[in-house]
Amino acid sequence: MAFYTQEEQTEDYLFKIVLIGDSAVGKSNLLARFARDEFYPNSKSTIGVEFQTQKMVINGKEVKAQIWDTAGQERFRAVTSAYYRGAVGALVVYDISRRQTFESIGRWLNELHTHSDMNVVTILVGNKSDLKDAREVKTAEGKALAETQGLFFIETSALDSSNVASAFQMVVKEIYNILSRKVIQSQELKHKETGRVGNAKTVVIQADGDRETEGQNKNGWCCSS
Ligand SMILES: Nc1nc2c(ncn2[C@@H]2O[C@H](COP(=O)(O)OP(=O)(O)OP(=O)(O)O)[C@@H](O)[C@H]2O)c(=O)[nH]1
Ligand SMILES: [Mg+2]
Repeated sequence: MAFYTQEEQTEDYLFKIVLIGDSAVGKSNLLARFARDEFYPNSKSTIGVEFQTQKMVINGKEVKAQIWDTAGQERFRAVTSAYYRGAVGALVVYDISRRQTFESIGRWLNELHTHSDMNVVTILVGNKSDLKDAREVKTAEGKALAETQGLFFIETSALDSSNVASAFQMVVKEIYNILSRKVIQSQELKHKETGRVGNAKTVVIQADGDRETEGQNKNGWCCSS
């Protein structure tokens, strides 16, 4: 997917974001709540891969988040490398009422970093914050883990909607900020190389891992002109 500077007037920002975490932590319901404002009290395990594209406005610009969802359980999962390819953001989800799902986070981060770049914008999400009486993981524990791993952190409830939009927005906003800095840096570099100021050539940034694109790096972040 291509990203253009103002000269093109056809900005088209599309970010691939993956949802990961143990089975039944609420990944599919977080996506259903965010994309369609729906909640399924008795949802079944996801089989294979699903994705939804959601338009969002960041710094006054329209961007699209393509959010991918798969099963937490190995036997229902699609080919792992294809799932992660080209991802620039990740929500790593656990269930605050099941400590086991929190203890799996290290494994999910390992998998994420094996199949994508270390620079993927990642947020640790403690879901089901509505289950106050059943809480097994304290907010402070989630925060501490996020800090040591260099992740954003938020607690959400797909059931009562709290913080669901914020979780996705935090990731998309950070990706957008990184991308904006890269575009500016590329323009500055071009100006230096050509000695031109103003009337810059279009800068295109690729962030689509689903197509092999010339000049694309492992993470799908790439610049060309
Ligand atoms: N109380 C509460 N229940 C939730 C919440 N989010 C999801 N659930 C319930 O938790 C169960 C599992 O939710 P899913 O969204 O299917 O979980 P998943 O992570 O997609 O599971 P897999 O597809 O198997 O990996 C369902 O019964 C949901 O209704 C939440 O925020 N609060
Ligand atoms: Mg699911």
